[in-house]
Amino acid sequence: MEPGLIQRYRAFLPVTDRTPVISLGEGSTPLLRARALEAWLGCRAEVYLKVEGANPSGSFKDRGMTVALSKAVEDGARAVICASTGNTSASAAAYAAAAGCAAFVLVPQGKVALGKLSQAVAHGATVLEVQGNFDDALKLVKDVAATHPVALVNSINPYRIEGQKTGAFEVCDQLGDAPDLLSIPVGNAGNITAYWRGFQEYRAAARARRLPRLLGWQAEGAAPLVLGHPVKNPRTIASAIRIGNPASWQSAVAAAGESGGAIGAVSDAEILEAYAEIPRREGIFCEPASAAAVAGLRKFHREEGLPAGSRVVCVLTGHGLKDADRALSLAPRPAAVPCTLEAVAAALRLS
Ligand code: AN7
Repeated sequence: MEPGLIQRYRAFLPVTDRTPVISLGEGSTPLLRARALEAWLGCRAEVYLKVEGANPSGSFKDRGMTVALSKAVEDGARAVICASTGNTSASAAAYAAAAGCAAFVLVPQGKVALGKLSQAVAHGATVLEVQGNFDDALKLVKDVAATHPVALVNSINPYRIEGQKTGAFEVCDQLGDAPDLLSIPVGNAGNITAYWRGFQEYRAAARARRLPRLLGWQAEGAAPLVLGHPVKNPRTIASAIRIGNPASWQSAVAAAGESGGAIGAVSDAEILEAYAEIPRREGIFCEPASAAAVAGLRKFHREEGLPAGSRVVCVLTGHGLKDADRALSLAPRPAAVPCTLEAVAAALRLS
């Protein structure tokens, strides 16, 4: 069995011999060279995809959740709670099930991709649909955790960021050094914060020689970090990053700035274009929020130009099956055919 993240990166994580390890075999996700996307982008950089949809619950959240649940159990928690646009709840529900803890999940009503909701339900979480957005739900779970014996496992829980920084470790291990550039979607802003910490710690430990520039991407209708103020009614088809007041605001802005990068915005149209190209060209299916990393890189290359030979990593944060409805709604319905060879051959234009 592949060891989980706590086993692989124990020296970098806040665990001791007394910490029970709650793992589902997360991490060790593929880093793939994306030559067909390089052609689409029209660049002469090397572009790589970090396929975080390959984690046990289908998103990068598992990296943080293995540490968060392990520490929660160590501290005696019997129940965990989170607000979520979907993936955090799927991951929390899975790791809580593995830990034998109860999971309480608050999601914005009607705004969570079905696959994610199905995971939370299947793992036995108690799910509440809040009549508000993610930011409202986050405020509520903070209040619950402050007044009741329930451990909060959103990324304001520092163990989440600690676990998620292992994404940066893996990228360095897989490339032999940090890349020149890392492109990543930004919602609640925990992941970009975690990657920056990971790259810094790896360089300090002489496991990497340099630091990448970080490019974070929000959706135009949900871009508080670009606008410089919270967005009251965030809108985007990328429901995972439909967040108007990110918890890790300061640390995300600092990460982008210190790295010499930036946080920018891409339109839903740009996101959907990348969302269509990635699976067709590379055989990797990610969700719309993840496609923002590639859409953003395309915009960056158009405006500033990626240097030839530079190495760029796009973090594809979640699996495309999370939001299967979205893919189906963008494609024509499959044609129905009678059960005959002639009909099938004709429909496939083979005859
Ligand atoms: C696929 O699940 O916030 O900037 O509640 O699901 O670290 O928040 C999800 C976020 C990117 C943004 N890609 O990461 C949640 C939640 C996908 C995501 C993000 C999310 P952060």
